[in-house]
Amino acid sequence: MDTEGIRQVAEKLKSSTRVVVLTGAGISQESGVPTFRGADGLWQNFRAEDLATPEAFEKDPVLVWRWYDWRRSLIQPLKPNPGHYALADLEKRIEDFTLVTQNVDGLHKAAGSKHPIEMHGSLWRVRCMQCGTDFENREVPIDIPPRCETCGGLLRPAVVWFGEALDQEILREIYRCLERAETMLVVGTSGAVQPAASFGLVAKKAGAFVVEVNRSKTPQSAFFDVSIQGKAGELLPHLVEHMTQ
Ligand code: BV8
Ligand code: ZN
Repeated sequence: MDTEGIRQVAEKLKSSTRVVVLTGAGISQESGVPTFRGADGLWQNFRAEDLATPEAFEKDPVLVWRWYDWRRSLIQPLKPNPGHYALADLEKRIEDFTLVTQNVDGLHKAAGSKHPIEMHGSLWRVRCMQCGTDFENREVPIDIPPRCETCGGLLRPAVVWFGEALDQEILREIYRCLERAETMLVVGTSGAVQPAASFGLVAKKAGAFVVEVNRSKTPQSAFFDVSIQGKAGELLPHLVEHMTQ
């Protein structure tokens, strides 16, 4: 465990009032959620382009829903891990704290994080392709293909697919936080997907101290001020612990 690095980051966090944290699939890995590109990767048997795109859904909504229904049934019984709880705890210690997650599993909310920005949407929300109603749906299994109660239209998972633009309002809010951040943590993400992959660099350019917490080195590790390798579920609780010393 890189205790020196942890201590240095804890000191930085203690003296910061504006902190942004970006998380990716790696923070949910210890809860049993398969990551996207790791050995247990979700995409292992499929290519992202085959399933998580509007074209794939257009072509075969049943196939895409079967994949989402499988992921929802896999994730539903899973619980947050100490990494999620450490970030919910950190939020209480920092005056102006923003958590941005690429994850769609809902585990940050389940761990008590107040307003996680779920930039890629949520597995637990659906949206009607006809009337646009967006609502929570936790049915497992879900009727395939699910229909809108209001207008009978086809429902889709309320997530952001590859090739889809992110919600402009959400993006504006994220960039505003990145520009003002004194310290940023980038946790459990391979930095493969845009625009999330650029957030650490945006914050750094604006003057933030940027820390990467990841199981392994990533192509961006060299850009960050500190890069700590290890499991988020172990490192983050240590980080918060050192803040109280
Ligand atoms: C957009 C929701 C524009 C769906 C997801 C070519 C170059 C650059 C960009 C592009 C390009 N071609 C296309 C693009 C754009 C594309 C993109 O980035 N493609 C990539 C793949 C090349 N991006 C988009 O399409 C985005 N939209 O750009 O719009 C636009 C503008 C106007 C008009 C139209 C369009 C939308 C992207 C959103 C895609 N949706 N999810 C669903 O989940 O079903 S992305 C998906 O990947 C998940 O959200 C996931 O979070 C995300 C990123 O993956 P990671 O979280 O990083 O996970 P990964 O497995 O990769 O890494 C895990 C890491 O954790 C690893 O490093 C591992 O070592 C580490 N780890 C593992 N265990 C642990 C750990 N760390 C700590 N502790 C552990 N225990
Ligand atoms: Zn409808």
